[in-house]
Amino acid sequence: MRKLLCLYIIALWAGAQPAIATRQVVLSTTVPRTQPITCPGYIASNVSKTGDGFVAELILAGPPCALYGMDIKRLKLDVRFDTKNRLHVHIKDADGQQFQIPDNVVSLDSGHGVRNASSNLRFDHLHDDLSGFGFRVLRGDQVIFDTVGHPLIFEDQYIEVTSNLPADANIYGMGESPDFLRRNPANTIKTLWNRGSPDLFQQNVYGSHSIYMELRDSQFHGAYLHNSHGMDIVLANSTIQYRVLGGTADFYFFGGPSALDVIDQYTELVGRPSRIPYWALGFHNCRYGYKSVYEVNDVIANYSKANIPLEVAWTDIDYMDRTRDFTFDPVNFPLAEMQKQLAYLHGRGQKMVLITDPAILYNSSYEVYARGHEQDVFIKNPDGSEFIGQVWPGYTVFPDWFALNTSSWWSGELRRYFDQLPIDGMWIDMNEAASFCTGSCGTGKPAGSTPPYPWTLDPQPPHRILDVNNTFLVPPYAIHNQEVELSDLTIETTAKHANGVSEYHVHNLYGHMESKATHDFLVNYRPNKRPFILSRSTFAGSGALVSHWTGDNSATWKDLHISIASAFDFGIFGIPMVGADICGFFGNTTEELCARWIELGAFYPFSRVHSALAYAPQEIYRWKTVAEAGRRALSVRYALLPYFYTSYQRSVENGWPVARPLLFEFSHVPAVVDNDRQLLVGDSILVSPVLVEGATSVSAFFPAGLWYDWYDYSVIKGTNNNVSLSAPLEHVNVHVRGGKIVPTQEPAMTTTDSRKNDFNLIIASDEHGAATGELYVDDGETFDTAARWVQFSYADKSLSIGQRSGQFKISQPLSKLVLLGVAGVSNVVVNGSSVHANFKAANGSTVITGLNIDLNVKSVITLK
Ligand code: MIG
Repeated sequence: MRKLLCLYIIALWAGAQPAIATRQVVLSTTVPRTQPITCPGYIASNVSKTGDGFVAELILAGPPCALYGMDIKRLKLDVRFDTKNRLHVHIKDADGQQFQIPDNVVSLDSGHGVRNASSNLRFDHLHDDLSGFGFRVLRGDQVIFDTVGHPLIFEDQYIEVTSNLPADANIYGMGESPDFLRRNPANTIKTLWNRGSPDLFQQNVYGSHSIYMELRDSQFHGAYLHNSHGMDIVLANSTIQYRVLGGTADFYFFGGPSALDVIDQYTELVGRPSRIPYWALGFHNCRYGYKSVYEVNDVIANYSKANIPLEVAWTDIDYMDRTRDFTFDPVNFPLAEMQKQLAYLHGRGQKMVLITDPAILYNSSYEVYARGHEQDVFIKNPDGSEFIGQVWPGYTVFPDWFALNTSSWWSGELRRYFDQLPIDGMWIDMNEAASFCTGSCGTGKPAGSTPPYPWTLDPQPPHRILDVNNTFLVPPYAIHNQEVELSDLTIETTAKHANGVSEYHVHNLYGHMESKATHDFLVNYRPNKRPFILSRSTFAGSGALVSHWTGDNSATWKDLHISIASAFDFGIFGIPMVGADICGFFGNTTEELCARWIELGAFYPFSRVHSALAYAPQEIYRWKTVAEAGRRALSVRYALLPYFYTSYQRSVENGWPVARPLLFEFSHVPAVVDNDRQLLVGDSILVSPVLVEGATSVSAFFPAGLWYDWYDYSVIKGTNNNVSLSAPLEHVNVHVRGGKIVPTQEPAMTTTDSRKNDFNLIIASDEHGAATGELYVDDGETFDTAARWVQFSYADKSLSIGQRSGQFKISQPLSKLVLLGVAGVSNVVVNGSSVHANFKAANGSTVITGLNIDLNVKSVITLK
């Protein structure tokens, strides 16, 4: 096949007239095509250099193939070397008619533009007689993206770009979709169409993230397609193929070469993760189905009775008056009692978060609706009337985030609500946006009519009669959305936004735009306080606004396992503050599953137990073993809070995820390419949870090096092998990586109290008796806080404390050193003077207590 390709470097074919042939290709992907491709591809011409790239024209090379729309005859190719490691390749229609994501919806970094020669990436245009224009992106001599041999198809409702992959490629990312970490390169379809559905394996769910990373020869690179349309990304036949329902082919390539580099480069483009309040790292309890504020009061009390640290008490839609936003059930959740609960929590250093849905009850006596209607903020039917779906409160309208007044109206409603009950954070759900009926099902219902409460779904015909000629309702190419139609259980794709754009183009942006409006409100309402927002639906760049939980999972062992990969996925997506519903959302959990789940969930960046209405309650104090497992695992988490916070700050500054697969740190170890059964917190803490029912041991992989048991300091000499670890029900295996220094504090019942305790350092020496680490500290809540980065390095029995930057005053001393793998220490000299300390030998390690070292200055601590 390759031999048939006749390639010309673009410089050579400026004047050349290569013969153009169309070709017939039957792609034997996993998806049968209705017809073979007979598309002609494009010819590039009029190439001109710019300061940091070049532009060219692409002209359709033959008769249109009209595969799934109308071929666009004239395209523009725009290539720019944005930064040393980021290349932007944008192929768009010359007339600029295709929809593109507005800059103020997802604001991308524009880079600074570098000269071709100083980029680590290269771009080649090539041409082959059969398929026309193709391009290659190279890093050094390695081709990392390669469309040559695959005709570019660019139609109004269908764009197809195909790139060659090595056989059995290692591909990560693309979602949101519950799946194993390593995507099956022979048979994967990731569909990007936000969908408010349960977490079904490999299906499309709440968010859209097209970024993928590939590992090849121990190095990573990445690609991101900036496009809000529905799409399939297909891995099959040693190719990755994008099939997109519109817009433009707006690609960004990232040179890596480490996994963390790719995520750094990606989040530099779409936005760094937002800063979060320190308390968000505490443990959260939630349940759908609390009957009253009094029941929640009991839950709060039960946690403290059980000695389990509860940081945040959450209440679901149960608190609302007939599930209407911004109201309180006068009988079961009266505002006055909610206020008391909030005051009680705040008095104890705890927090409250409540849920809000975007769907607004369609009823003019509901003031939230009336004000919004007055200000014209809701999405419209094509005839200009309000689009009316159906969600919890009954027939509902949906805020149109593109309308002029929507954010001020939303802010106004939130302000009224917060003025009554100043909760600590917001949970925004159902923002795909989810609707329970198909289409504008409330249109034509008598004004103000509401289905009876609690209502049952209007019986829906399984397939309504569609206007098949409407290509927004039924686009010629059907992406693999797991609903029957694009518009099922969401706002109809024909609905109109105030800027004239149909929902078809912007569906995937709904949750992101709600996130932005909500974030804007909170930053305004509480200037200088970092907002905490948990959003179900997300898009590229949402990490700058919100945190995420992985939605409606089930209380199964498989979901326990998959939750790890989902957390890793969101690390790639630039939303590092992520976690799954601990113990499972749907289904009755079991004592054993729940115990294992809290043991893992205590190490999710976002750690919250949550369960669904009508299933057995699962607050973790309910069973003896679960409570004990929770106490133990959470005490490790709380001890590690300074470390979690430091890791999170790395996300904020560099995009580096908190929850990492071994692969991100050990990319040269082939055995870890698909390891999604263990989890690294940052780069130093390895968690090896039990994911199998009935197991009392776990087979855990240990990369070469030293790994110290968290609890008893015993050491494992990793040799890139599996080690069987004992794992009785209430125990989770945690290891500290040799060569790392981990800051901790004694755990308390709240993050606030934990923060008051002295600092400790776990110094895990490597084979050479050396280790390094860092600590980031600030006030944990404001934007303009002073900060401090402290650096630690240990070698030859000497610990240096260095000050990298910042003026924040750390008021707690460093009082304890845990020297892993170092025995026989009995003397401490701090900056030249011998100091009094206590020494305890343990399993080849030494614990030194009673120190009083100032972390705000440089020091050298010598151990003898
Ligand atoms: O249709 O508010 O994912 O966490 O408990 C379900 C009720 C609506 C879905 C969320 C879930 C929440 C539930 N919500």
